Amino acid sequence: MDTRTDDFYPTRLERPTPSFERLDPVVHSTGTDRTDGPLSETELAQYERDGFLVFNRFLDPSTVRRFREDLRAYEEDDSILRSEGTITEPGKQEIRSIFGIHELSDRFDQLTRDPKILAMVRQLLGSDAYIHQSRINFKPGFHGKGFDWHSDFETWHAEDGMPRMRAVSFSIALTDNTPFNGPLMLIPGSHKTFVPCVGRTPEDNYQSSLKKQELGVPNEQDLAALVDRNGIKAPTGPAGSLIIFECNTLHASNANMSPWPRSNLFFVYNSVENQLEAPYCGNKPRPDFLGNRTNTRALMPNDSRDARKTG
Ligand code: 6CS
Ligand code: FE
Repeated sequence: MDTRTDDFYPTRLERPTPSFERLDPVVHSTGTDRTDGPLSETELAQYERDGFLVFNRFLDPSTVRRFREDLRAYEEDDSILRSEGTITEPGKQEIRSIFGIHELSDRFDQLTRDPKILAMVRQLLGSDAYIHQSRINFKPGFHGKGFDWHSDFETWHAEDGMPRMRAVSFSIALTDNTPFNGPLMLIPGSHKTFVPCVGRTPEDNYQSSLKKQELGVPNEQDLAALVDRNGIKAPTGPAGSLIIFECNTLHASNANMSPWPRSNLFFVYNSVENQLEAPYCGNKPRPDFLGNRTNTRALMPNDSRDARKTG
């Protein structure tokens, strides 16, 4: 398959291809878009260097408790359990992920437009933004399987047609993230390198990849080289903690061998100037709950009521 002229990040190729330096800035904002926001210049520089930031007390415990009550309700709700956006653990009944969570729940929808979150998004993306994808990864105790090493951007470029690296994930811990229940692992600095992956993408790949990802996993040599250079970080923290990570930062997580669930909420913000094209792998677009193409208007901050204190 010939590479498209607008494909700056060819991947899912027939043979191993060398990694190369990303072509996009990490922090896209300049001027007052960069300086007038909650992230300090030190934090912006750290995000530029590492590809992620960690804040341990972003949501207050009472707010997190309300979100967690919603999760319990979803686990009992047959219509949600049957929906296409709900993924169960391989060979199990336990929920692995629920996609499109901000369209299921007003509480989650409100949080996507929290003024502080949107102000940080503007500093990082340098523009207005919309939700490309939202999900909760439940990672239940004992049965929550891991997620193999990958760059989200590599998948969103190949399978959703995301043209450039101008998207960011906000991951909020809804349960404590400990060293024992499969916390998110990230390779600092890996966001600066694009690692093309081998393998043609089958149609409807998402129907298996969301349970266990086979394609878009960098080879061990490339992974080892990046880890040798920068190590691995596994931020832990109480429920309510926030990890902001750049769309191309390599991340993974281990299976949960503890009794304690590791349930994290993910909001993915994409710049309104980076709207999805046709998927670069050549397949038909994935469903909207994975790569949103229909509701791409710029998100406006909530009114003065602070979404993080939703009643
Ligand atoms: O395919 C996707 O969009 C999903 N897959 C992974 C492993 N991370 C990003 C996203 O949730
Ligand atoms: Fe991911």
